[in-house]
Amino acid sequence: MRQCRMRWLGAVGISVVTVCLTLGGSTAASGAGGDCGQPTSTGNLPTAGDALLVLKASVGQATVCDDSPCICDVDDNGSVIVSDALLILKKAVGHSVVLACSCPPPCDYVPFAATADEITEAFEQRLDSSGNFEVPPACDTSIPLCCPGGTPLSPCGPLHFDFVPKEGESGPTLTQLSEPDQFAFDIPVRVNTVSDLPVTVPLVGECGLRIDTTGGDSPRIHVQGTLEFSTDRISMSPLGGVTVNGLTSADLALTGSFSCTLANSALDFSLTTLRAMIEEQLASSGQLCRQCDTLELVPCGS
Ligand SMILES: [Ca+2]
Repeated sequence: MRQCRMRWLGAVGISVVTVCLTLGGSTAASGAGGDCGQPTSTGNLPTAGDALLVLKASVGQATVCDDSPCICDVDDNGSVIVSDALLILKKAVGHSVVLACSCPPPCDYVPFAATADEITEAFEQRLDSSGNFEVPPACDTSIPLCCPGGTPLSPCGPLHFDFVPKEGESGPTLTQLSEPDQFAFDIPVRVNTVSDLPVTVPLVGECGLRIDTTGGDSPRIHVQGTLEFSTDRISMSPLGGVTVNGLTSADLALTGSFSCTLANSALDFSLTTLRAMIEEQLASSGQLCRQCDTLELVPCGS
């Protein structure tokens, strides 16, 4: 290596660099690097292997510099040329040179476009991959739900949500409010029980509760509320103030014995319970951001 350094210091030119690199051997790590002047290595300093790679890039060979030219352009003059390789080699052998890449900061999050579909996406994230959520047992209420015989039932249901409009139906809407970053959303959704929810009706006994929003006047209920995007659109505020509108007793049915089908008072109670449950399930508490690499919605800062 000493011989290499002496020869390199004594001359400038691609042939000398090549000789040095050959003598010094490549110490490039197999994995991708990423720091300035380190397209292949990951240590504190560039290696001769980094210089060799940049040299190859400078003469037109395909290298990782094609994907990340900024880490190979170590004098920030806009092109990857032989002098970049020389600078990297100089740094690699211990000379006091400054490598000055001008790489954009790593991307953490992609801005939102502020569309209604993004709100729908946030709601879908509150459900499982099939668009369902298990109904939590409520045993301590006057009409217990998912608690047959006093025993909590889990899983229960589930409730299925279908956000996709059918032909001729309106889609979700997002309307800008008086403040430029504030919006009101209206997300129509079909909801149904995949299997009946056990409901314990006083004086009647164990019944089933079936939900199908296509049964009422309107086939869909509306999930509504307001939200705010950050001015740079990087974060979406928590979907906290969610209200469910349009869920009526016509969307519910009690199943089981003949007595069950007559227990209308239980329907009204269930309606209130279900509305609150859906609102709670769809609401989110933290700010949401969209990850650069996966494009998924995640809590900001994660
Ligand atoms: Ca350069």
